[in-house]
Amino acid sequence: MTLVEILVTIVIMAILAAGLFTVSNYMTKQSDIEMVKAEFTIIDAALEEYFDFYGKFPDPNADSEYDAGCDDIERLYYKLTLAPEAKATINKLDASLLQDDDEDGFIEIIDPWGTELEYTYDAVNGDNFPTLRSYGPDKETGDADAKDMDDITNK
Ligand SMILES: [Ca+2]
Ligand SMILES: [Ca+2]
Ligand SMILES: [Ca+2]
Repeated sequence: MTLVEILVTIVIMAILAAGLFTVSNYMTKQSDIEMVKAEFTIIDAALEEYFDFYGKFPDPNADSEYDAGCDDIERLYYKLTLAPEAKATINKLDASLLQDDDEDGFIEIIDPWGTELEYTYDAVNGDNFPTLRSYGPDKETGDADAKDMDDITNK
């Protein structure tokens, strides 16, 4: 082979490698998005079962049962485990999505990017079902901001 042929071969291989890298990044992102959607399906089912058991959805607001270090998503997981069917359902989540990163004994429900989910439910202002939000691949959110463009919710 001449030097030119070798160089052309190297360039072609580099282009192919870059293409494969882009495709595999895209596919990882798509499979993470599918994973978070499947995660919401499981949590929604657990919320329905909690509702069947208690006649209401878990209240995300702090109450005296929990210390101040227990945040919304920790409280949600804990409360779901109080209703037997909801507990069985929520524990079907992949173990990688149930973590106690701050080691306070309360499990956090996280998304495939390692960020805690956000749980909101405001029955007084007309919410008929709780909202779960993943901050998406950028791990950040912000109202009317580019950061929430890739957010994913259960709605
Ligand atoms: Ca905590
Ligand atoms: Ca914790
Ligand atoms: Ca985001």
